[in-house]
Amino acid sequence: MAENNNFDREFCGNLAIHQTNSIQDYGYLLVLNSSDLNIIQGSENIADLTGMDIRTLIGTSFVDFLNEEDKERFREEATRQGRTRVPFNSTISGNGFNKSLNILLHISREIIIMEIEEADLSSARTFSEVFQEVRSFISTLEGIEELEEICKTSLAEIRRLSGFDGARMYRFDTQWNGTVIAEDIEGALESYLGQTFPASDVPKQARALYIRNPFRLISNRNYKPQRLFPVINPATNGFTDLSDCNLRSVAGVHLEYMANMNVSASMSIRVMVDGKLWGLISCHHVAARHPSFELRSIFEWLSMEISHRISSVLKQEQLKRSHEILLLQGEIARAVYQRSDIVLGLMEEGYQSLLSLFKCSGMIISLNGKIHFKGKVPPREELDNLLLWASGMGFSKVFSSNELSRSYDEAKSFQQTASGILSIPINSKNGDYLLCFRPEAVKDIKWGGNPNQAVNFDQDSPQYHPRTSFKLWLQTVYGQSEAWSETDIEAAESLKNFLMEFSSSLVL
Ligand code: BLA
Repeated sequence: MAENNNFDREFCGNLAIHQTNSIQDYGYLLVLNSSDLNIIQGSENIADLTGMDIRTLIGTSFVDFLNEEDKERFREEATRQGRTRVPFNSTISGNGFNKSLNILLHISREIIIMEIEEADLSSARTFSEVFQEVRSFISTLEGIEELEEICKTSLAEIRRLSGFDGARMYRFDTQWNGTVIAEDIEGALESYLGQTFPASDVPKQARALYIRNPFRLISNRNYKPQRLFPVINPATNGFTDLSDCNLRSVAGVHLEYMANMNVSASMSIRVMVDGKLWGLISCHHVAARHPSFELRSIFEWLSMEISHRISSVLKQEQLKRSHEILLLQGEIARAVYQRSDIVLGLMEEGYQSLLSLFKCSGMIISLNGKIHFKGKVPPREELDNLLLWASGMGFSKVFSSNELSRSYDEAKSFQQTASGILSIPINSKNGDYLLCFRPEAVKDIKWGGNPNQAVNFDQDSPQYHPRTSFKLWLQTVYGQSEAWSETDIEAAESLKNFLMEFSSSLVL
């Protein structure tokens, strides 16, 4: 773990990235009143599209720019109930111009935010050609059972379609650090395969936006930000919330980060598992790059398909493990019943099953004031104190830690044998516990740059910057075992219930 992992909470995570009041310059933004569809706010570059300054456009109707046949269609789309995100392709004309546009409407009760881009008519391939290719890719994906292979195949496809110099599969851990688990790059991009990046690199509010939007595109980090006019949205009396806008301008600290990585364009596509952000497919290009509106909708679709495939492979693994657990639990219960005794059942008959169930290497049982132990456990002279600590904590539920010395300081002296502990109460009031141990698993974390310098402060100023180097920074972590999974904890809870019931049935 990085020494200082509060950067996400204290700095980067607090930037109001949804209220930047400006947009990237690859498109235009207008805000309409939902009631009369009049323009109430817009980006300053709208003059490039319409030939009219935003100050002149305020109070006029956007519908007037549309061709006759689109006017009614627009009114219907913009006022249709129950839809919040509506694409609207159209042509607008004015004094001597006629432009094809891709428009995305974000509809809410009071306002409609319009993101407008000029359509890319130069594309060599039609949408339906790309659609057919992607369908064929998806059938290939369906046949792949290995996570690594799914990642590699997906990255190759996204690179082929997007033409970016590189794509990486970035997987979050439980602390929201992320590791590059697959990579497909060429040219000047540095390899980050196997490297871990601290949570603050993609801070919490930026991660949260992927729950609403499947991707984020920054097509040129040297874009000229286009401010919104007026600054305060007259309908909401605040800054316009740009959370859902692709055009939303980018936090300065992230633009610096991109410069430090030597990339001009960045596109990230979410991977969701069980309704949570599992990872990002991060694409980089050394020069500026702007995938078309249509291609981006293909990436939204791919994001869904890749997420489904990864979810189903992970679910498959989980099912396999759950089945294994059920069998082992059955064997353990049978062993205890056969011996009619918890200690004999767990320590002799069911011992191997228990080791396999919790992937542990030793255990102790304290029952009716007597201590029994087997396998690799802390030294005998430590056991009384360890049990006193466990009963002092009064754990009536399963307690688990993969770093026992964090909660119990004395554990440092025996961390090689027992860094991980799973404490299963049999009768907590009596001090009766089953404790299972996992040995220390010394782990090397290959950080992408020193995580303790993820944020660098200017002297005498509140300004801060991201780190400038992403060169491998090795951290060796001692005193931790393999982590206990949710499935381990569930299995432990179920064993606890069985042991409690069994011991009370003996008393009766
Ligand atoms: C955003 N940071 C991001 C994004 C990525 C990363 C993928 C989403 C936007 C995008 O697609 O570019 C980080 N990209 C990575 C990482 C890899 C990669 C880790 O390819 C590894 C291979 N960033 C900092 C610090 C702060 C910070 C110190 O380093 C804050 C103090 C903030 N990162 C930050 C912010 C955003 C961001 C605010 C959101 C930018 C936005 O959407 O406007």
